[in-house]
Amino acid sequence: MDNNSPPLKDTFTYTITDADGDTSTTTIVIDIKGNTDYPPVAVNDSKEGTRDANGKAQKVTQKVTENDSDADGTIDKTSIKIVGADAGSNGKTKTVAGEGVWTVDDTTGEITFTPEDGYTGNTRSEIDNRLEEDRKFG
Ligand SMILES: [Ca+2]
Ligand SMILES: [Ca+2]
Repeated sequence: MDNNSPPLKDTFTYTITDADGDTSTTTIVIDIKGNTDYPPVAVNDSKEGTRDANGKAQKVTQKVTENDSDADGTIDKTSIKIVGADAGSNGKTKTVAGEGVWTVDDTTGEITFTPEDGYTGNTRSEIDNRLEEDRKFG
């Protein structure tokens, strides 16, 4: 959604005249500020996981919006969606065969990788996520 509009500035001159014909002229400047809405900026994240004593990879959670920003607003953490997510998950779950499942917390926006049982490797999945700003007007 694009909500940009440039600033407007206009100048009017008007004249007043009294009952006996004397006049005075002055100027009005109308200055309307522009409404610039910059999109949020998502920055890549990475995090190392751990293994238990049996070598099983443990669940890893990352606060993916901590290094993201929006120059003129705040990030709507509920808007985070995984690109290429499982059908029907509304962008909140992605299953990687042989590795595990990525999920988005709908409130905090954190993304968690849960290794499947028996998975002991490192995930090499690159999860692209999409986010939006929390729009506040007025
Ligand atoms: Ca913005
Ligand atoms: Ca990030």
